[in-house]
Amino acid sequence: MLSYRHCLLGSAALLAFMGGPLNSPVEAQAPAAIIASSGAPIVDSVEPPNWWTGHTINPVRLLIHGQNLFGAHVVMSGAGAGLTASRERVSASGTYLFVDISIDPKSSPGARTLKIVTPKGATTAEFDIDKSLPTAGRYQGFSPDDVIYLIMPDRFSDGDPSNDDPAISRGQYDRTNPKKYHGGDLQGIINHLQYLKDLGVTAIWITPIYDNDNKINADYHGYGAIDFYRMEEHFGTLAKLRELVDKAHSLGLKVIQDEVANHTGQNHPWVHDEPTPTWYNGTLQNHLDDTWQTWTLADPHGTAQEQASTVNGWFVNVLPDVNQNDPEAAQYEIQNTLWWLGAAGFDGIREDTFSYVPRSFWHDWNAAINRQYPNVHVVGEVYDGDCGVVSFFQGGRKQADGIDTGVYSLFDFPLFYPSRRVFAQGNSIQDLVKQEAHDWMFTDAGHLVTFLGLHDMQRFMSDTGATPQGLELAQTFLLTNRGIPMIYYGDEIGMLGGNDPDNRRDFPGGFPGDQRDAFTSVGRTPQEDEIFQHVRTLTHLRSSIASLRRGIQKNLYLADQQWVYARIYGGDFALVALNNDTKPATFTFPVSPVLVHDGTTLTDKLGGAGTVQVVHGTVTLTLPARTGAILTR
Ligand SMILES: [Ca+2]
Ligand SMILES: [Ca+2]
Ligand SMILES: [Ca+2]
Repeated sequence: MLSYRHCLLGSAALLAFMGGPLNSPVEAQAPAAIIASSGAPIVDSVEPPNWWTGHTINPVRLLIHGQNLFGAHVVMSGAGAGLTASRERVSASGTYLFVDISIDPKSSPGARTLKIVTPKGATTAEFDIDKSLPTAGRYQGFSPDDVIYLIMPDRFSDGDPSNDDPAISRGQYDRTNPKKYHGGDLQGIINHLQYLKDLGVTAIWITPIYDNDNKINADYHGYGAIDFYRMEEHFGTLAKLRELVDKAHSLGLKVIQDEVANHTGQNHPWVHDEPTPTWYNGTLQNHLDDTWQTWTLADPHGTAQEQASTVNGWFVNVLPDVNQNDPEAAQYEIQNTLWWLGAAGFDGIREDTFSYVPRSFWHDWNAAINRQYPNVHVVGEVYDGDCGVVSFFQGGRKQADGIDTGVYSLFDFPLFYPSRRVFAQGNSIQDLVKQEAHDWMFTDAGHLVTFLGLHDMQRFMSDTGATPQGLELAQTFLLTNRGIPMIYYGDEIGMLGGNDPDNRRDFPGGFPGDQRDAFTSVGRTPQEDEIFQHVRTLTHLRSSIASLRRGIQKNLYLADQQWVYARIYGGDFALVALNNDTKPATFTFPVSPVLVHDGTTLTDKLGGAGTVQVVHGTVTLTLPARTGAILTR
C-alpha cells in the first residue's frame, strides 16, 4: 500500500491539514452538537447494519453513532424479535454507544427496531436479521490451482458513466489527472468477466471498495476508508458488488476482497471523535510516524520500543493507525471482515499493510474468519524483499513471540525482486534459484502469491532492460513455478508505466471514447496480442497439466542463464526449461529424478523446442534466445 507515499507526501493541502484541520465535517458540526447536548438522543448510523442467525459471532457488538447517547439502553422490537441487548457503554462525548446483541438461532430474518432510550428521551433505528448466503460456490479460498488477476476498479473499465462524478464527491473525476478518479467501476469489471475467463485467470483481486474521502482527497485507489460499512460511490452499490461476485462465480472465477485494518483515511470521522480513548495509536496532533522497519518485528532480540513506530506509527505519518490492542477496535475490525464476507460472498481476502498490525490480532482475526468460513484464505502484504522477514509472518507455526498468525499466504516479494533483475535487467538466472533455495524458511512456499509486478511499483515493461521477449519468458517462469501466480491488469498486454501513479494507467478500451479496445484481438497491437496469446497459452497449460500447479519442484539443470526444473505430481511431470541468454543455447541434462525411460519422446507445449528423446537418461535441448519450453510426455 504505497499509494500514499507518492500521492500524499508533499501535498501542500495535506501539510496544511496536518498543521491544523481544514473544513472537517466533524469540526463544522461541533457547535450544533454542543447546543443539542442536553436534548433527546439522535442516531445516525448502526454498524454493522445487519447480522445473521446462526453466526459464529453471537452476540454481535453494535457501534451506534449519534448524539446525546449518555445513559442509553437499548430495547429490541419488531417482527419475531428474538434479539436481546446487553452491556451498553457510551463514549465520553455521548456520540458512540456500544451494545451487544444476542440473536436467538431460531429468530426469523427481517427488520428489527432498536429503541434507544436515555433519561432525556428515546429514538429508534433499524437493524436487520438476514438469511446467510448459501455457501455452495462461495467462500472457496484460493490455492496454487488458481491464477489471480489484480484489478484497480477505477483504472480497468468504466461500465457506468452515471457514477463518474457523484454529487456527494463532485470534482474528483478527471481522466487527464493520474491522481483523480477515472470513472472505472464494478460494472466495468462485470462487462469484462468473459475476457478474464478467456485469458484463463481463475480469481480476481479488486483493490478496496470501501467508501473513501468525498471532498479533500481523490483516493481512487481505495486505501483511505472513511466508512468501513459503505461502498465507494464511484464504484457502485452493494447490490452491484453482489452482482459482480455472483456473475464471477457463475463463470468459475473467484473474487478476493482487498481489506485494510491497519489504518483509516485521514478524514474518517473517528479522527475527531474516537469511539474509545485508545481507538487509534496516538492522535492527529501527537502520533508516531511509521518508519517501516519491518525487520524489527521478526528480530528475536527486538523490544516493543524498537518495534513501536512500525506497529503503531501512522502510515506516511498521515493515515490514522488503528489500535488493535484496544479490544473494542479489534472486535469492530473482526466483525467488519465477517460482515463483508457475509454480505458479498467473497472467496478470499488480500490484507493491506499486514506487517504493521500486532500479530496477536492477526491470530484472532484469522481464527474468527475460519470459524465461520473454513475455506476462505488470506494473503497478507509484507512488503519486504527479505524472506527471513516475510516467512516470519506465514501461519502454521508459532514464532519466537509465541504467535501463529494463521495466515495462509503472503506476497512473494523476495522472489519478485530477482525476477525483475533476471528477466528485465538480464542478470544471471541463478538469482532466482538461489532465492528459492530459501523456501525452507516458509511453512509452505507453495502458498505464496508470486508476481512480476503490482500497483505499487513500476511495470515490468518500464523496468531497465525490459523487452517483450523478456516479459514472455518471465511469464513462462511465473506460470510454471511454485506458488500462486498473480497477474497485474495490463501486464498481459505488456502495458507501460513508471512508479505510482503512472503504473495505474487506464486499460485501453475500458473507457468511453477510447480509440481502440485492447480487450479484443483486433484492438490490440501485434506485440500486445503476442504477449496476450502467450499468457493465455500458459494459463491454459497450467489448468490442464496438474503437475504445473501442484507438483513438487526439482532442479535438473542450472547454468548462468539456463535453468531446467521438473514439476512432479501423482506419477506425472512437466519439465520447464528457461534460456535467459540473449543467444540460443544447447545443453544436456539428466532426467533421472522423473524416472522416464530411454526412448521416451518429450514434446514442448510452447512449440519452440519441438520434440526431444531421452537418451542415456538425459535430454539435449536447444532453446532460442530468451525463450522457454514446457516438456511433457
Ligand atoms: Ca463509472
Ligand atoms: Ca466516497
Ligand atoms: Ca499499525
